[in-house]
Amino acid sequence: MGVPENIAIGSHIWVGDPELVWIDGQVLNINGEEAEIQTSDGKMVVAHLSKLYPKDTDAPADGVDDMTKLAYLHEPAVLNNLAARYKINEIYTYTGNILIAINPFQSLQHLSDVETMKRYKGATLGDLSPHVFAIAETAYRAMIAEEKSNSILVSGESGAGKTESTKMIMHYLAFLGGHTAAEGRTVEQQVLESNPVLEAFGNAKTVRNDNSSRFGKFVEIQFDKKGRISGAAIRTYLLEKSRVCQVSDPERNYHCFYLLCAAPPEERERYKLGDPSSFHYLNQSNCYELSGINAAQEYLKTKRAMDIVGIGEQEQEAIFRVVAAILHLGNIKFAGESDSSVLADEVSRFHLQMTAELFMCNPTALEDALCKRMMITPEEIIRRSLDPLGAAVSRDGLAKTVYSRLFDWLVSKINISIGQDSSSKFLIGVLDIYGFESFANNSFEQFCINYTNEKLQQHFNQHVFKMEQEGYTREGIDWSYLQFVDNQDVLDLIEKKPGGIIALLDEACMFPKSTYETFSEKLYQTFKTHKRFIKPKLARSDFTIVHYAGEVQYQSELFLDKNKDYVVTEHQELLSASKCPFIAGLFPPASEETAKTSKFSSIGSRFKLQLQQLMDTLSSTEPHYIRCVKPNILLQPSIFDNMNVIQQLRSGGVLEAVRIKCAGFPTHWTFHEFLTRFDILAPEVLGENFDEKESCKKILEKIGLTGYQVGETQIFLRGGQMADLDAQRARLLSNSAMVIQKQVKAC
Ligand code: AOV
Ligand code: MG
Repeated sequence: MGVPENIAIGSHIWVGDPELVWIDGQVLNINGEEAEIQTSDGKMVVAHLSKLYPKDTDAPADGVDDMTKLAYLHEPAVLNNLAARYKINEIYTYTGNILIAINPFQSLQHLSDVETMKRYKGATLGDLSPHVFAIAETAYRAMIAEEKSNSILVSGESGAGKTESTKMIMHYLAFLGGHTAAEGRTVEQQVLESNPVLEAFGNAKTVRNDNSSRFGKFVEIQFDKKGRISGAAIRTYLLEKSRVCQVSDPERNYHCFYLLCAAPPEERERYKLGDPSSFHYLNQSNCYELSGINAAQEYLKTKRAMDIVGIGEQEQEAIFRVVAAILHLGNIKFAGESDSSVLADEVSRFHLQMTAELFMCNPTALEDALCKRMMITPEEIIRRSLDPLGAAVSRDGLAKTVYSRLFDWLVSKINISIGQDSSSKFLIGVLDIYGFESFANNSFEQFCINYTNEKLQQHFNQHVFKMEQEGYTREGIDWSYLQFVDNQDVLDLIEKKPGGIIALLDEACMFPKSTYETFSEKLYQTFKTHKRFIKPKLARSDFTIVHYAGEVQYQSELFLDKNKDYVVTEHQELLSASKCPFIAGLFPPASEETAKTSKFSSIGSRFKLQLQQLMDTLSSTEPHYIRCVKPNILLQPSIFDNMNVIQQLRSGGVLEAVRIKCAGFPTHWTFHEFLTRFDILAPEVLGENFDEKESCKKILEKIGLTGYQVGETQIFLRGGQMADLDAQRARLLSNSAMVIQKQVKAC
């Protein structure tokens, strides 16, 4: 994107900075390929010409509401524009049709109230300042006008504001498609109230977000012919199960556990619940409270939301009984020898009793299910004792299974109670999915999350590319040389069948002798020359994938375990025999067919299938993109940390969209805008009184640029041409300034 030829002494430029990423400055001197620059914070730096980017000195101080209006569409300009807008609480900015939303970390009431919704109703995109409502409005109008389903895809890293944006979209759609006259629970109320229910059970505090969604979600809102909401379907993806029994400081377990511990006294007494700190599944971390949140009130709010989405009183009682049972289950400790395990103490006995009581199952059967395993050999069935560690693993496995089944039950109950409108031909899908993750340790969860992001990125690239093409076609200009860069090679690496990573993982899971080491070895051999796969130096089992958003090094240790989805037979039998119909219903007897055929069920393969279905759904819709950005890791208002933001723009595909634009014609100017800025290059042209389009052509001819295109209403410039024009303009301006100076002196 750099255009060194245009940079001369006196040019205003952007240059890399170790802290600010980009800083503006002026070129003082050029020696060969090196420029000497004075930066705006008073430093002198030397940089290679190819590393400099021209700065638009005419850019408005408060930024522009659409990046495509920037004279230079490059990384420093994009970053500077977002920073300038964030400073004045303008958190939304377009890049063409894509909305960038920067988390304000403060309540900006005027941005989300009903008055604002009213203003956006009926407005065309671009008429009002950028907003999530404008995107929802566009999707809704397009759905009605074109009788086509639309989707809104919200992405961004943890804490960037995806869930909050999604909720605003749902509020807006409920506002547009609501049943004002209807009484009682309306479909849209149920859709909205599904959020607090799912958040109570699927969200938790993490280091990145106090209310982090630990599952992906696609909400399909169905509309009738009159454009009113007539049904909805919620699909969820991959709830993080490990959190139920493993929490690290200062994170928390799922909200519902703390809410229940703050329930009214009679309920707490019924479930024998005390302070959260008395439960092993909660006290592995020292964080029990969330700032600004009253757990007792949240508990009541959650129950009210459950009422609205149609979860009855008895079901609520059973749900919270299961939650309480899991807490007691976690407090059961085991002791004993390597070949046997027993309950560690009387306290454990109490918790075992409580767990059995709440699960409504037999306590001895529970103890056996935790401490023993059946081994079926051709000759006989042996009951083998687990060692204390094995029993603890079995306990945690039970907790995770019960919790994830409970979560799935909630989702399916909400879906049944909201109801599907099978006659609906129009829908708007809203996707709130986890963003790209790269930590010090990356396991199977990160692998699946990043795989999801690769899939969405491909969809995004294709979409942006298509939009660009359509824009050019509308203007009647040639786009044949636009190049499309795909990430299909990473997707093949992950999902190709046979031979991709998921397929190899499944194979490893089916061979009893496989270990994570043999699995990794197989990866190293298979992908030795794959350019998206790296065996890190010194690594014995780690592997690195070169994702579109950067390299991620994965630790394969737990990949095999985490990919196996099975419920221990003993646990299945124990709970399907529960006297509580709700709990027994969570564990329906396995159908004979599945019991016979499936050796193991692969989470990776199932997830791949789910993703494929999601992509199929998305491809049948007209997509709209919202890219959320987290401006700082302190979760504080008014701090715009360039380094943080740029890394998200790079990995979130915003700069990818910019790159695609730059590959074509990054700068689009209306004839009028163009003349206002560049008439100085050929003042005689205007004197000839041509129309605007002709004048623009004359100017461009005179300058001798090639490769640009003149559309129906706009001039399309190739990358760097803007800088050429500006450089000429700057020369003329400084010459005329010198002439004026000389004249002044002469006087
Ligand atoms: P996420 O969904 O993107 O993270 P959230 O939507 O939960 O992020 O936002 C995180 C927090 O930022 C919220 O709890 C709010 O405090 C604040 N916030 C976000 N958007 C707004 C807004 N528009 N106005 C005011 N505050 C906002 V994760 O679920 O962790 O990926 O997995
Ligand atoms: Mg979220």
